[in-house]
Amino acid sequence: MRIDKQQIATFNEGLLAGHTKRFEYISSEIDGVEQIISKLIDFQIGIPSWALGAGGTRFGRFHFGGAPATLEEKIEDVGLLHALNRNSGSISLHIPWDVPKDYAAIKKVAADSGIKFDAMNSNTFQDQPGQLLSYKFGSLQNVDKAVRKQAIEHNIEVIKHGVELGSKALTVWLADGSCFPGQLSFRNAFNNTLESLQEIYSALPEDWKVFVEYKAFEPNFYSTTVGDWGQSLLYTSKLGEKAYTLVDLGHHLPNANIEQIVALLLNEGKLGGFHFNDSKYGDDDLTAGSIKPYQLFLIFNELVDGMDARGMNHAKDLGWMIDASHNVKDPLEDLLQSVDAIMAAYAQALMVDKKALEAARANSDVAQAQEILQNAFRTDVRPLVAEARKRAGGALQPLTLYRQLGVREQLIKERGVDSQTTGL
Ligand code: AOS
Ligand code: ZN
Ligand code: ZN
Ligand code: ZN
Repeated sequence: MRIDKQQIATFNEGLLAGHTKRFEYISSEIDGVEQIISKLIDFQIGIPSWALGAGGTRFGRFHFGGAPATLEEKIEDVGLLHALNRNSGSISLHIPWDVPKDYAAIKKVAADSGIKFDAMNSNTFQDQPGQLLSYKFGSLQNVDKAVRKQAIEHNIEVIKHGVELGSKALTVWLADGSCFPGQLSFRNAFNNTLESLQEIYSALPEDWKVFVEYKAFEPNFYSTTVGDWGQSLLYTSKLGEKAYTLVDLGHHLPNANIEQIVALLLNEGKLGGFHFNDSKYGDDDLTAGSIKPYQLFLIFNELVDGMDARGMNHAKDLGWMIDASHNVKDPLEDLLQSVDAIMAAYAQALMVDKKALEAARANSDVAQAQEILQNAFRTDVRPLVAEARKRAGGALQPLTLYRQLGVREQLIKERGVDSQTTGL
């Protein structure tokens, strides 16, 4: 299925009068609207290939029908999202779930929808059919050198697939750790992992980055070998300048101050990328902005501030990706909602009155500093985000149009009600 420009234009036409009124109002209220809009248009968020089908939990999975069964279909789904919002211009692949069989054909499908290849993900947290050695007790940390070697080789193979597709980064998330005290030596696990990562690092092409993703717990529940940002930063600092820490919002212990973590990683020049999602309890992988929208805004406030301080390009210098899972929502609807929430938080961060904030800080005027941030957060920026989408050729209301066009119904017709996706 395809969404063409005319369908979007016709849809926008019907909403134009109301939109224009709201957009004119916000334009009169805030400074630098044009600048904000051009930044919003440039901003692209990578869609995870594994979030296009129904997620589920260990208790069950409920299907939506029309799930993408092949890599081509996954890219087509991201193309649909991108056609609607013009901010979902890339896909993040997971190997071996997404092994490309014919690079040229895959690249053509992607180019046809304007989709690029974001960071490649390796998978050493599961055993695949026919795999020689098991990752039950870890991969890059494993006490058995042969297991480590197998995991290193897998990562190198993932880089090779990425090179063929034009990706520029590898994300390594490790389930490595231990479930019970005494099971492993923390120091040996760390040193083995570092040594393994060094071998992977030395296989990185010149213009590539490696992102080391940390996670507090799950599937191991006593220790995780890349368990927090400090541990990730240790690895990435030791590895070298192509290594960066990746922040997944759901991978912190409750109440962690993620915005402060982000600020310090940026300050060290070691923040590489993001996995956006939201969480109430743990690695819930819920829709971005659905539980703690103020936190999302505060994170973006630090991102904008820190990137500007270092002269970084917002759209290009970090890897912006979603990492989500949906148990009860249509995955494509959920992803539209996530992108929308991310764009709103970014827009709000762009409109923070920096000068006034600095002045308030210089005077230790706590109430005023808080007012400035809350003023941005409480502004309804939806007309700004909608205007940016419209100018980029997207829909004023992507989710409404998605439903009006009957996208899911159409996908079910094309792919069947029982189509299964590869992945989690
Ligand atoms: C796992 O919790 C991580 O968030 C990883 O990014 C992982 O590769 C992804 O969620 C797919 O399982
Ligand atoms: Zn993640
Ligand atoms: Zn996760
Ligand atoms: Zn997550």
